[in-house]
Amino acid sequence: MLFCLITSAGTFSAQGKKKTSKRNKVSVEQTQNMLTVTVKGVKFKMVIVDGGTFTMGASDNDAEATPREKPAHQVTVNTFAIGQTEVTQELWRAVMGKTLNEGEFKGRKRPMENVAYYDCEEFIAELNKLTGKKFRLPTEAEWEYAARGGNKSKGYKYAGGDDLDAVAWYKGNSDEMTHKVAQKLPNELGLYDMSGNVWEWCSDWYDENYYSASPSLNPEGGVKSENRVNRGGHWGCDFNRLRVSDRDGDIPGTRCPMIGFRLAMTL
Ligand SMILES: [Ca+2]
Repeated sequence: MLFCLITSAGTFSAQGKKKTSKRNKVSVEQTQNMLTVTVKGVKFKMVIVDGGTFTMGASDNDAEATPREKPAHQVTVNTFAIGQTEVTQELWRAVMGKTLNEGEFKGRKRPMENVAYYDCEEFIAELNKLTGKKFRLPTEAEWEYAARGGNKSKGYKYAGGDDLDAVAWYKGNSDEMTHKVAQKLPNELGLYDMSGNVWEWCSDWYDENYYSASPSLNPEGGVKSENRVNRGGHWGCDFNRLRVSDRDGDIPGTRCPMIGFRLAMTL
């Protein structure tokens, strides 16, 4: 049976992975709507999300919503970039090396999981060294805005549509495992697996009462607490956890095969 491990900060290092050569060339190319990043032969894309104002959280009419998703409130986020997919195992290995933690469910194109929040911080620090850029985790507000389709939102219940099987891996169709990223339909912004596959760490400290007092412009989470936010539900979740407003938190040292992450960047 799969279970989660709780770890301390800073248990991983990236020894011997700091040097680059021509063969290990790194590039970042930007077009109007996309960043294309190549790291040691592994290419990934970041979608540029135009900022805007949206209704974050769940309304009182949503019978599946929990109190932590309320009240629904207006939030404005600035333009940012977010990963088209969850961070894959091949990207993790390109950045951090083969000797480090690998996912429970092995596969180059599968999402990286079994990564604590602290592991993600180390990965991002190493990626930033390699690229000279400032990748980071998304805030919870950015995550939800992007999951809802940003300013192209059609108001779907799940990221990408109301037909959950068409857009997400979850308890009802996953066969109790992760799947290669980008196999289901994308959402309005071209983002894959925002609902399902793996839960995604966000940068915020988790506060179940945060919405009643959060700022309206670029909220960054509650005060320091026990947990960091994760969003989107995962391969083992029931349907109601895949909704775009669903939210939860875990101890940042948690490593388990249900939790991975997605990159973001301020533009
Ligand atoms: Ca996901």
